Amino acid sequence: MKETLRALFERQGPISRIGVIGMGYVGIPSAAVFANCPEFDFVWGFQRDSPTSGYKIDLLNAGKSPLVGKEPELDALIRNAVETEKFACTSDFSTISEVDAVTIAVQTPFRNPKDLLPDFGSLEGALKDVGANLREGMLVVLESTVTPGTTEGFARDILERESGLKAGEDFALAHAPERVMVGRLVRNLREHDRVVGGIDEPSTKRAVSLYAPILTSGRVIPMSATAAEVTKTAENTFRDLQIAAINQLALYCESMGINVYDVRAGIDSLKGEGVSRGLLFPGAGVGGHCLPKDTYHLERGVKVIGGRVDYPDNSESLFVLARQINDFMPKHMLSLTVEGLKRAGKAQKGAKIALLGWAFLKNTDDARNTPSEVYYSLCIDGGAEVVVHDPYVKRFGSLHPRAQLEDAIRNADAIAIFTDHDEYRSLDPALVREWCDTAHPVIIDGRNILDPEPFIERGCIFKGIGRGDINHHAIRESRA
Ligand code: SAJ
Repeated sequence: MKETLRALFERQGPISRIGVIGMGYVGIPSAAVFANCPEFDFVWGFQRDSPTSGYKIDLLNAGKSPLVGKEPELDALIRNAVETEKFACTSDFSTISEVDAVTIAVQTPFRNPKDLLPDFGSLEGALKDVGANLREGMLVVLESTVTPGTTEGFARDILERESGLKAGEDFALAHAPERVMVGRLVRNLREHDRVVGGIDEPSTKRAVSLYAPILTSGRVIPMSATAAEVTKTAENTFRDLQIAAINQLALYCESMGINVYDVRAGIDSLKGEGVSRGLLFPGAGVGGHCLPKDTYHLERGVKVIGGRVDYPDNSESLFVLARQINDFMPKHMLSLTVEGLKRAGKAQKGAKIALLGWAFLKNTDDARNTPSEVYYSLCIDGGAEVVVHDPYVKRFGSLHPRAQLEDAIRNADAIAIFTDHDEYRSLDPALVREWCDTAHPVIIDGRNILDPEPFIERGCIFKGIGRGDINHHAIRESRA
């Protein structure tokens, strides 16, 4: 009789060699954390030697992190892993056959949200690479966020087809969604509870044994693979929904002439009870690899594996509506810009706009799906000239953000703040007024990081998302 998967694992012993596919924001810290864990002997990082990402291989093998921006602990963990010969990076995917467990952390974007069409190209490539090198007794874990149903369906099919083996009989398969945020990758990996869902009980157990050793304060939460997929997509959908709620409130406050932050503080005074647990911040938009698309994975999951949904007739999904509100925010930033320019006697056409912040998250270089890009295009389409500044993002396609604030702000008619990078909090009103060299520079604070008064005092026209209290302030005499 064929040996069961459970018996196979018992004979094989604990997981000692791990492979991590995809050397990005999730794969790099995961590999570093696994490699620094005494329970594991060796970690391979797998990275294609492509023109855009191939450089990461040599960097990692030299003990250096290819990620820019503040990422506490990561550099030291990578250096130590390489020095102790517990980690190496390779483009030779056949090495996958040497490991006991392989995790996949690649991008899973959406090609077309309207038709709920995901782009699983990278995921498919990674699954094929794993499938072609799969051995009996191996554990495969999807860490990328996926449409519910993907682990049991799409992923299982590819792995079985490529390997000729059977999931649940010859190898274990699970979903353990990453829940990290750029800027605190290592801490999140160790401290966040880890949802781990196998396609069956032995798969869940084996996957739990992979993640339990790296958790310091976090604990493992076992469930089914599909439940894990729904958990991850739902948690990001809810976050998006909460941001949309406060964004809508901000738009209402602007129209009613009040300050959304006063209202927010009022609601928040419930101190963690009731509604204030879900109180987030309004802003210039929602970017990143996750929030802009995870709602669509959830919506698609219901279509792919769900039955009839009992829902009000002819009503749009609350979650999709939330996405639309958040997608609207960079457009609202443009409306505020145009109104401000008008007050200064200027038009969008021919105006010079300094766009501060290209990264979607503060103090990082992560610019995936950045709302700044939407605003940038809208400004250009309307005939404005835009100069972008970001202290961390050096290049984005053909765009090269300036590293010096003065280079972006000099002679600007308007300054739009999109990212709450620390550097922008100390923006000096006198310097801004001097650099702009115009009587009434327009400032649009998309992240509520500036105190408007010192700017207004110097003649600036100040606008902020949700700042109904100041958006129509009287314009003061210009004072340099
Ligand atoms: N944002 C707001 N207001 C807020 C919070 C965020 O406008 O109150 C905007 C940010 O400016 C940014 C976007 O939303 O443009 C996303 O920010 P984020 O703080 O959610 O950062 P992400 O996308 O890197 O992280 C999310 C996280 N999800 C949750 O906190 C529930 C993280 O835990 C996930 O691991 C991550 O998505 C992911 O990889 O899925």
